[in-house]
Amino acid sequence: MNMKIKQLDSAQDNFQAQLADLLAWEATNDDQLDLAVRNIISSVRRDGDEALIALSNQFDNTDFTDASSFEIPMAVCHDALANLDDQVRAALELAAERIRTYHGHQLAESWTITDDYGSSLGQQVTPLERVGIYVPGGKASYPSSVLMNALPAQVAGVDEIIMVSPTPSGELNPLVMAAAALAGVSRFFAIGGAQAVAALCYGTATVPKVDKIVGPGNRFVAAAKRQVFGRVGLDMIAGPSEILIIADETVSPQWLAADLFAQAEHDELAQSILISPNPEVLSAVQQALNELIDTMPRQAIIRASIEGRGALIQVASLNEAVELANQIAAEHLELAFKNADQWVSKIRHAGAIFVGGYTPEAFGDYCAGPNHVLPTSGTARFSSPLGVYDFQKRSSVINVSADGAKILADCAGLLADHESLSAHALSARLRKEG
Ligand code: HSO
Ligand code: ZN
Repeated sequence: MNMKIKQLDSAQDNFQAQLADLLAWEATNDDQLDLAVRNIISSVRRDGDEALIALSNQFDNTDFTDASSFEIPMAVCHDALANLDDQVRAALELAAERIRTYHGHQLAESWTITDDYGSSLGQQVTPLERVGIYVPGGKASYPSSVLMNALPAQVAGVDEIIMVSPTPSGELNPLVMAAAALAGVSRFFAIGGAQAVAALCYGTATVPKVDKIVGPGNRFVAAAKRQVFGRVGLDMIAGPSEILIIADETVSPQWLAADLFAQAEHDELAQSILISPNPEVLSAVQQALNELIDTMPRQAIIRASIEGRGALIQVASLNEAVELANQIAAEHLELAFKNADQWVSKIRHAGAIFVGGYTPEAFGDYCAGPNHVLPTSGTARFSSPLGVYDFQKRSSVINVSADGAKILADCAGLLADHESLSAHALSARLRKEG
C-alpha cells in the first residue's frame, strides 16, 4: 500500500525552513505532569517502600503487599538465563561478549606527571560505587538495552548495579531478567515510573540510594530525572530515536527501506530520513517502502512515524549531504554509498556512524559492540554514546615536594594577597619554612 512520505529538495528556496519544521520536536513541557511527578517524588521521600507499593499498584496494576513482593531475587534472573532457548542464549551471549570487549577499550587509567621540582600531579580514576539502571516496561522493554546499560558499568568496575523495571500487571519479561543475570546486575526491583527514579535517588528501606541513574523511560521518568538533577548523577534525557541515511545507487533500495522502517517501528515519534543526490534512488526507496509496509507486523506504528516525521531529501551532491548530516547531528547516521569509509572523517556530529551497505543500524542496536544508548534530537553536537566513561570519575592528586613548595609558596602567596585572602597566603608561605 502506498505510503505518504515528505519529499524535500535542498534546491528549493524555503528548504531550511522546511527542514526546521521536519526536525522540530519539543519535549512536552507540561506543568501538570511536573506537578504530578513532584507529588510522587515527595511521597516516596516521605513514605518510602509504602509509597512504592501504593504507586505501583495504582499505576502498574500490580498487587504488591510488602517490600519483598517488588524485589525479584537475582536467583530468579539466573534461572531465566538457564531456561533460555539455546539459540537465544547463544545470541545474547555473543552480543554481551562483543559489547564487553568493545567497551573494555574505553577504560580510562589514572595518570601522573612529575614537574621540574619533583612534585607529582595526576588524576586518579575510580568507578562509581552504586548505579541505577532504568529499563522501560511494556512496548519498549528491550533486553538489548539491559546489556547496553549494565555492561559498561560492569566494565568500569561499579560495585553494585541496581536495575528497576516496571512490570505492568506483574508480568516479568524473561529475556530482560536473563540479560540482567548475564550483565552482572546486582539487584532487580520490579518498579518503574517517577516513583522508581525517586527511590533510586533518595533510597527507601529496601531500595538502596544510588550515585547515578541511567536509561531511558517515558515522560514521567524523563520529568522525574529532570527534577532529581543535581542530587544524583544522570545520563542524557532521551528524545525519540532517529536515523539519517545518506544513500546512492550502490545499496539496495529494499535494504534502505528496511533500515528506515527499523527506526520507525520503535515509536510513532521516531524519525527516519533518507538523503540522496540521485533522484532515482529516492523513487526506488519510495517504491520499496510501499512494497514492504504490508509485510510489517508493526505497520501502524511505522506508518505513523514515516508519514508524520519521515522524509526523502534530494540534494545536489554527496558533499551537500554530508553538510546536512552535520547540521542535523542525528542519533544514527548510515553512510550507505560507495567508498563510504573515505567520508567518515568528514562527519563531525552524529551519535553513531554506520559505514557502508553492510552495516545497518540494527547491527549496532544489538551486537556490533558499540553502545546503542546515543544522543538524540541534535544533542550529538555536544554529547557522546553511553560508555564506560559515564561510570568512572576522576580525583585530582597533588603531591608537592619540599623543593616544589618553595616555588609554589611565592606564587600562591602573591595571588592570595591580591584576592585579600590572608589565611591562604599564610598557609602557602608557611610551606617555605620547612
Ligand atoms: N534503536 C534503539 C535501540 C534498540 N533497537 C533496542 C532495538 N532494540 C535506540 O538506539
Ligand atoms: Zn532500534
